[in-house]
Amino acid sequence: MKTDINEFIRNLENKTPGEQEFHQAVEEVIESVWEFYKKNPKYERAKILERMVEPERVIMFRVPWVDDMGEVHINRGYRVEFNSALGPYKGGLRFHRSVTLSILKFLGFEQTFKNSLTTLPMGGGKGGSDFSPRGKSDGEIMRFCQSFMTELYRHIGANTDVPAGDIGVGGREIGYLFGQYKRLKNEFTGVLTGKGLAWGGSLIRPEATGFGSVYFAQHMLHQLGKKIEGHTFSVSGFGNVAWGAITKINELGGKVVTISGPDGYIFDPKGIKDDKVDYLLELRATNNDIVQPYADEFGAEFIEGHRPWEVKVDIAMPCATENEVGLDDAKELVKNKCFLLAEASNMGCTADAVDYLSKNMNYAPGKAVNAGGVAVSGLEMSQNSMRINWPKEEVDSRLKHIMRDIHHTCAEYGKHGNKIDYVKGANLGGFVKVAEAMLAQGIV
Ligand code: 2IT
Repeated sequence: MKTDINEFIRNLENKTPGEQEFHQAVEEVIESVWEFYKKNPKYERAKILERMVEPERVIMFRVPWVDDMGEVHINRGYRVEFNSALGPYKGGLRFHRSVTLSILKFLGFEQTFKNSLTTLPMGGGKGGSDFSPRGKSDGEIMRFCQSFMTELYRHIGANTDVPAGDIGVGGREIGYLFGQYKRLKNEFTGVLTGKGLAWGGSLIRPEATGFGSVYFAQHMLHQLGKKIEGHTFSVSGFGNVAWGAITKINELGGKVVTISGPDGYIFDPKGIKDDKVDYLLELRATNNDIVQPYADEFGAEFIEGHRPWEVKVDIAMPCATENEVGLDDAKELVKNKCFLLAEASNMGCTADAVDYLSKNMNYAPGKAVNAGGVAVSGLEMSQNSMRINWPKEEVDSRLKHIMRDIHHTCAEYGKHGNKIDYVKGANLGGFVKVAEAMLAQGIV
């Protein structure tokens, strides 16, 4: 089996040289589904896996814009339309200096399985730019967004491809992108999600990724006869996902003692709660991408240049970016008796860390844990189609049900004795639905 998998990955590497993150994401899925794939020759005959790793379409374009001093800048824009077997392409836009085609391909590939797990009719896609909003003025961000959409608008649509936010793309950016789309198309449609409440957005969308991740962790804990209450958490990042997760953990009686940024991490043993949680939004709004000011504001400890995984906690929730937990971090967590890691970021752990964590604690991958974000995007699409707005309770209740269903799917496909292999469960559970739809739709 390993030789076959290796050959598949070698072929992929030859075809897509240098796309390391993409290869990492594919390898994890292939390992989970290979046995099932081989047992069902109908998939192999239709070359389902070979088709799944080839995006249906990749759009790359020049994004020129002018800064406040009159200087011209050129960034690169992307949209990877990965798989539309289950619905319109759906997935976020990431604006960050680290964005490459490989990163967006890994995210678009993962998104396909994540969206399948949500039970909603959404295909997978991802896009973005190597533009970083960090340190830019509002006017610069608006001009960049307008230039980006001036090319992207011809490739997307409410029934074709529906982008949303991701790192570096929040309510402000979605607003500028939506305004330019509407102006170019002369059409007010649900072409983006994460919109403002007054113009088609959904309640709970900003909170959804974080809330959903904690609901998923609740189900994992339930399996172990435990609760959120009374447990100590480490969280990384200090953006939208971290904020939502921390809010919900506090509400359920847990205590969060860390957040982090590119500059280091904060250790606050008294707990990040009350006005400290609101402060996260202020910190984010400064656009500086550093977490250190929290330490000055609240007298907590700032550990420069380190990650929060060295702190002794019961539960870890990475909420920042890919590969933010390496093998050494994983070993440190296990050594410190951390017993559960729920990945709220996308591919938050390196492959060797996933391997180690799966064997030594309860680990669940991002595509299951963080699917609540895109799920509420799907609910935003439904509300836009019906031209209605659901109350908060309705959206939250649907989100809870979806997270319960995703956990159920993981348990069904990842059953391993009396334990759950969440990696296999999420990958295989997500795969089967996409594969069946692809089979039904012929060789396209
Ligand atoms: O990674 C993700 O699932 C997102 N950034 C959200 C995508 C969406 O379409 O809401």
